[in-house]
Amino acid sequence: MGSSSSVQLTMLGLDSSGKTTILYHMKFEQYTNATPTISYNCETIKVKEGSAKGITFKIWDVGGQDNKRPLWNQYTRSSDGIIFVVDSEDKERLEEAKLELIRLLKAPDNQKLPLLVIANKQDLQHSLSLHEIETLLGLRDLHPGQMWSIIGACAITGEGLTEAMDAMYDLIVKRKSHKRKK
Ligand code: G3D
Ligand code: MG
Repeated sequence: MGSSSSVQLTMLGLDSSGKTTILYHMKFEQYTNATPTISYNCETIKVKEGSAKGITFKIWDVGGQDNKRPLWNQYTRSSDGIIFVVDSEDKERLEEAKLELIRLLKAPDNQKLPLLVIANKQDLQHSLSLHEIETLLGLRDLHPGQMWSIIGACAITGEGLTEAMDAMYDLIVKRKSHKRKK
């Protein structure tokens, strides 16, 4: 962490999982219709509530189309944490999401970063539960040193996004105190 009151995050995930909608809901506290992201969006967000209150998050939202995925590591390199967004209703593409997540976490530098999975689109009727998503993504089989957490959300209403910021911040603080003990 550069300064203790500011953290840099990279938000990744397949295209159409809702990353840009999440980013703009966090920024403007309302639903904004996002157009597909060509390269990236970046916003600085000062958290107003929860355990991360007063902390500034600089969030990079990186395009998730398959030709953009090789670029993901360029963004994570200077990050304090990774947010990985999945569409909770798109069971078919969860397998693809899992493969991308595994590929991402193959890089030893990324294994050191706390990972927050946002199970987005929990408002949809056939959305999978957090437990099912945890299983389908293989989160319990990740590298033992990998710190992770999963939070359900709906980027349209903003439900779950404060909890998501809290969970991400808690992981970052925890990791920092682990490092200090070494
Ligand atoms: P991306 O940035 O990950 O590619 P976007 O995804 O933010 O562009 O969102 C893709 C589509 O999913 C958008 O719909 C957006 O409105 C919708 N979406 C995002 N979050 C949610 C959610 O929580 N619930 C529901 N029901 N839809 C969501 P369009 O129609 O513009 O493609
Ligand atoms: Mg986008």
